[in-house]
Amino acid sequence: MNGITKDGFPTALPQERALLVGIELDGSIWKVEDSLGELQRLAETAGAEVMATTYQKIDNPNSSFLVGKGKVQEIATLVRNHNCDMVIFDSELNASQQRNLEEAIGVKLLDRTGLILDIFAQRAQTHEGRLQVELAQLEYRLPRLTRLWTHLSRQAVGGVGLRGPGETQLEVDRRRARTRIMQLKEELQQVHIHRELYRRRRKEEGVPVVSLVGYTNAGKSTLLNALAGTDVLVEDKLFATLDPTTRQIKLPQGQEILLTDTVGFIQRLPTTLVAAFRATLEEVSEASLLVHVIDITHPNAQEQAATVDSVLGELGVKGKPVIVALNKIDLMADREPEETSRDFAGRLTAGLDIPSNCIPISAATGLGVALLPGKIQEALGYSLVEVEVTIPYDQSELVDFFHRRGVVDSETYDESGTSIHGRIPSRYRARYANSKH
Ligand SMILES: Nc1nc2c(ncn2[C@@H]2O[C@H](COP(=O)(O)OP(=O)(O)OP(=O)(O)O)[C@@H](O)[C@H]2O)c(=O)[nH]1
Ligand SMILES: [Mg+2]
Repeated sequence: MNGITKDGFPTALPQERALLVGIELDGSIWKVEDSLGELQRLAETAGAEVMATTYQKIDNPNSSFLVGKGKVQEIATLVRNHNCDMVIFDSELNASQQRNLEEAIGVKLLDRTGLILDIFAQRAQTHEGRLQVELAQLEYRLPRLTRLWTHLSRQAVGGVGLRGPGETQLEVDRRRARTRIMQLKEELQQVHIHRELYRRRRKEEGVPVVSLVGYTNAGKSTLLNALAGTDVLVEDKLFATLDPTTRQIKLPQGQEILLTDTVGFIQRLPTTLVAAFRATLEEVSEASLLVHVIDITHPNAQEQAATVDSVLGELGVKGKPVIVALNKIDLMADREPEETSRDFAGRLTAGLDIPSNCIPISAATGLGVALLPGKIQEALGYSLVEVEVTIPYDQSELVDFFHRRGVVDSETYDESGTSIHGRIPSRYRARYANSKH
């Protein structure tokens, strides 16, 4: 039977029937059911139909199968009963566990990483995004290549200088993968050098970067569109955005900033993928300010916020100023948004390291969005403060700077220097501290 897309069109390929296996890990803030619910959405995003789910609490992971032997039997039975074509584990499996499970169960096996990679591969748009996904996929597949070639076929024909006598297809494939990995790393390095130059220039020009961060599907792209009047792809799907998009927007008092949309975070985000998405993550680590977008209506909003917080920690960007945008308040029409956000902020800050600088918004309807640039301006120290100074003639660069960054209301000259009465972003106030007031 063919699958049906949301719009009612049949998809070209028959939809694969999947069984999901949850893994309850000690010490995780996520309940196994919630994590499985998320895996189901990921599986559906990748185009599979979820037939059944099961889970196991793991105290001592089985080195061959991750789950216990009895569970493997149960999974095999479920696969037969539901006529599944594949099993998806909600956890990372190592190459040998994956192979053992595949042999024992007899159908294709994916882990969370493999599934997310599959979605990324479908979604990467830019040249760099595609290179990054290909690299991540090859690095993921390299240790798993064995299972495709269990027969270890001998090479029938030898390419000149490529294959030695008796070399197996497996070895050829591995070597090709390694060569391609090296090529991809070099290409990405070039892209990286380019961007570094661009970024340095941007820094010299002094335009601050504000990054939208948050869990996947929180509404980051919707918010970028609302603030910048753009039409970045918005979808009710996990990982709609893979490639960072940057737009210039004006703050209420006219200063310009760059606003960057980034790839969404997700729990159990594999470290290999974090590394592959260096571009996006560089944007985040370069930012002067983060706007953490939270889908406040999601039943796991708290777990999602905590996950984003810990990923930010892993990226080493804790300690940057953060504005928390509590999004989708239009869906909470029956509740008082002010009240809700205060409660929520209280709950968040009670156990977690998230600042209480919250703003309730609806990126979709625009409710509250107009207040955000003001908040950004304040948090960046961009609010203008009144200054009256006399700058000696040997420090004329301070006069130029005032003209570029502030608003000059009056300017007069006498023997002691240039006297300016005007307004300057509060962050630059200190530069004029030594001048005569
Ligand atoms: N009701 C409601 N829906 C919203 C709001 N903001 C975003 N959405 C919806 O939420 C879904 C996800 O929005 P996106 O903007 O694509 O989310 P994202 O954070 O960019 O997601 P990724 O790119 O996947 O990380 C879409 O279906 C949006 O229409 C909102 O304020 N209210
Ligand atoms: Mg997006």
